[in-house]
Amino acid sequence: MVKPIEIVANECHLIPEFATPSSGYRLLEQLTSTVNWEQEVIRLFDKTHNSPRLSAWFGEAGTVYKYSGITRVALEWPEYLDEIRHQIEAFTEQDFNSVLLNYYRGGSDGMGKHSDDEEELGRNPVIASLSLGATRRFILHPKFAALGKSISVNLPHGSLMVMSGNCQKNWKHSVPKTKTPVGPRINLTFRKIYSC
Ligand SMILES: O=C(O)CCC(=O)C(=O)O
Ligand SMILES: [Mn+2]
Repeated sequence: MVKPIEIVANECHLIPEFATPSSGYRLLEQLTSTVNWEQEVIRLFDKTHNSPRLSAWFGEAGTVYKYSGITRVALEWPEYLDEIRHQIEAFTEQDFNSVLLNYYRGGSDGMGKHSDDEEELGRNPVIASLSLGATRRFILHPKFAALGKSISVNLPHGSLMVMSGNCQKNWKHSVPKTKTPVGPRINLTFRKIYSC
């Protein structure tokens, strides 16, 4: 495993080859073919639109997560995610009780600027985000001028991005859409949800 690359000190690190290419492709194939992918309908300023990606949410029984006006009850963790979950828990020294999966079918799928700062994630959450498939750009957008400029980083197959500390307080993040042809990508964001 490659050493973490510091993207923002104490807040954001990238481990480029966290999962081996073959185990990553195996997971990608299992997730693509077995998950019941959903396209969320998002309500913004009294208008509804389809989310530009597919998603799914797995967690321990009874885990409920509210975001973007949606309440989601977790589906049961599939066993084939246990190994990677335990590797990520051992590496981050955190336990996670849920994982949000995002499926970007191509360049016209993306994720807008946001922070993962919902109450049920607690203060200074650790979020560990595994990338599988096509490399996509991930941008950190500073919330305060003193933090400087946006930071752009590529997230290759098998890489793990760990956001922690004040990352959600100081930065928003996004995965911009792109006109460059790109293949599918699945991203798994491991989170700990506290019941509120
Ligand atoms: O796809 C990614 O790398 C980011 C996903 C993300 O920010 C999220 O699920 O909240
Ligand atoms: Mn996020």
